[in-house]
Amino acid sequence: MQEPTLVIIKPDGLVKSLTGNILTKLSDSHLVIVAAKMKTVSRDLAEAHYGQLHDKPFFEEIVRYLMGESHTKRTMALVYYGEDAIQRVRKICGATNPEEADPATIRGAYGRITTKGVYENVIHASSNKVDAEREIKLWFEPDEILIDNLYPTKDTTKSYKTRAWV
Ligand code: IDP
Ligand code: MG
Repeated sequence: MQEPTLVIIKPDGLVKSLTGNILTKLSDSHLVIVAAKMKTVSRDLAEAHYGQLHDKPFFEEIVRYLMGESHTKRTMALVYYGEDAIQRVRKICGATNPEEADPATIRGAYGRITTKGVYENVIHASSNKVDAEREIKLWFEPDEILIDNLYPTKDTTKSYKTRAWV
């Protein structure tokens, strides 16, 4: 089944200049990139993104990790789309714990566990269809994704001050 999945190159992946290596490994999937952008993660976004892990002892650490408190305040967010995209991307990423991840996977090759015990595993990938939809809607607006009607939309008028090129 054709489906989207959210990928985030986390701040440690960016600060280690791993973007090219990570995207190359993901290219093996032959999935299509339908959205991509650089983003600084606010506390609100980080807490919403990891909302399901709210009760975990490492929640505050992973919120700060995604915000880039110890690396750089940059992340790269992408939506990959295609057949069985969620599982195929997860397989290329490897296990959550970088020490347990196959060394041929992204997390196995580039991840580490900090002295505080945080799994700095350089990449996020959605783990199921429900999470993918929730996460994509947190990170992207409908018009930033090159697929029409990926999820239902509504027309809305926004009135806020924004910047334009001079
Ligand atoms: P996932 O990223 O493989 O889907 P989740 O359970 O959703 O794993 O956890 C989100 C993130 O929280 C992980 O990618 C990792 O950075 C961190 N994390 C997960 N479990 C642990 C843990 O037991 N100790 C420290 N950090 C963890
Ligand atoms: Mg997860």
